[in-house]
Amino acid sequence: ERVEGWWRNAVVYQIYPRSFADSNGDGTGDIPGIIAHLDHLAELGVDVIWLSPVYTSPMDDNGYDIANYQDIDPLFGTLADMDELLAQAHRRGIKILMDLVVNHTSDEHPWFVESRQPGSAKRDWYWWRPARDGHEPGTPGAEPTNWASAFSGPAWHWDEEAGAYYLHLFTRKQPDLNWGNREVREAVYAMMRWWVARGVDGFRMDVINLISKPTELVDVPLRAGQPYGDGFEAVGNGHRLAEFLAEMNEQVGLDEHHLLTVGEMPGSTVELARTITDRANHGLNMVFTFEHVNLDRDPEGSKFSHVPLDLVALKRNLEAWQVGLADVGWNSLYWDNHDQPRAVSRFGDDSPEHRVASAKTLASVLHLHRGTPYVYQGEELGMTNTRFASIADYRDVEALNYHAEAVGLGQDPDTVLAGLATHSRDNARTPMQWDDTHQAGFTEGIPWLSVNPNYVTVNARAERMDPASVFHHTRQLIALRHDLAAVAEGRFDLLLGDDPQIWALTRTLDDQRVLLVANFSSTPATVPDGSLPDVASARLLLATHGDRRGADLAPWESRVFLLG
Ligand code: TEU
Repeated sequence: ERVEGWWRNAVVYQIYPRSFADSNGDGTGDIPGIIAHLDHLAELGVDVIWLSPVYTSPMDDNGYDIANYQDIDPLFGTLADMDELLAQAHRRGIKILMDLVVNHTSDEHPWFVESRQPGSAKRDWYWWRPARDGHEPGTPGAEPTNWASAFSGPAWHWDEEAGAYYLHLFTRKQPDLNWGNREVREAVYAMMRWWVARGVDGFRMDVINLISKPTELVDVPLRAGQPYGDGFEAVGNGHRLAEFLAEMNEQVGLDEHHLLTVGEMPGSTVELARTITDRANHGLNMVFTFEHVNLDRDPEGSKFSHVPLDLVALKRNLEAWQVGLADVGWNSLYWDNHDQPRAVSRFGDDSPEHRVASAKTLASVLHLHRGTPYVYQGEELGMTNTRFASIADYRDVEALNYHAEAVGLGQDPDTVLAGLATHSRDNARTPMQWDDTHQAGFTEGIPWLSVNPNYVTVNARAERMDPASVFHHTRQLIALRHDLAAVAEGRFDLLLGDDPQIWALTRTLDDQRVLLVANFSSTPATVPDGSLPDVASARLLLATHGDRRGADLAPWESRVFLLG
């Protein structure tokens, strides 16, 4: 059933369960809610669902803090619901990936509870360290290293009961596991085998490039005025990463069972991605790069400091990954996920005038690259960033911690809120907009995070009925990947690479050649004379503005041709 490399022409749809569909009126999405909406995904034509975490969790980071890997949180349902979801998805020919969060556990996981006891047999399962020499434990500066947590403050927490500091690269409730310990690795592999036996089709691996940490933990350089520095830099992409992944592959049978594996790898270079995704190394099928989603952030500032996007840099970055993984390895392709603002608001134009065309053109550009595309829930509708009036509307621990820290340091609260408005993760987490009824059809109750008021016009029911919608455009792109080998496998060539408005490319396989030309801007553009292949006798496959073949492109107009 699962054949070698089956994911090479597949499209993955990410579900963030808490925000997808609520079946019981408690305001939080759940597994029965997903089952009730599987036909939406079947109509869209996706091959795979990536399910963000549904395991037992105190929900400090919305389930990315796991207290039991082998059960479902009651908020989302039961193991029986999960089995039903697997069965119902499989019946529709849709596979399911679990989110594997094993760089860290919850501090409420029994492993950590046990590890915390001085003298425990599991002491070495986490990163326990004494205070810095000559410092009083628990005071600022006494941390074993000067690393920051990704969610503000230091990456170390003094634990009275344990009489030591523990490492947490994310929140205090997400202690990092010690992958250098063989028992840790074996416990993780056993858990993965249990899910494979239950019928899952693969894993999306959370921050998997952080698992190989150096044994010698050393300080990182600090930016002026900052007490803590980048911990990812100190521990990311460590020297045993490929070894651990090959061991996991072998012990779980990842390749053997033809499972889809995708590693989230912040800070990964294309060279590292090539090593990890080279089939000969038995690592992962593909990784998520962060390079393209960092281009509109100030590298010297916080992740909430916005800089205007340089389109040429974006095109060239994707090109570098296309070229770098052309012969060895494989790409994943994404604009959106639960950690990123909405792409149509960020890279497109979410004004009423341009929202639909820009969402379609963003989709066309992404889906015409080579690799496995990931569609994040609501992206197929052109869902936009939301607008919150105050910090009280936010729910994400990252946003709340950042706001408290920045305002505490005396930054202007309006500037802090403006940063959250463009880059907060809650933008992606507002409830899925199913229809124009109460709470967008997401819940009968009060949603855990407010519905975006534009649900009245932007919703799944309206778009399924409208052949000119973003939904049907995305559906056609997915079908193109299934039907045209050149779209799945063809060689990638960027055209007009330095043009600041036009995104053009070809995909070539034997005599099949596909051309995409897109105006990636809100102003008209003109294709320079003779710069693109002639389309007079080409077949138009998909377009935002009908069958137009001249040099003039309307704002956000895009055209996909099969060249004659
Ligand atoms: O994200 C890891 C990660 O490095 C970023 O996406 C991070 O969330 C963001 O840049 C913070 O600014 C993964 C998950 O996708 C995320 O939801 C979790 O919060 C995080 O790991 C911890 O498990």
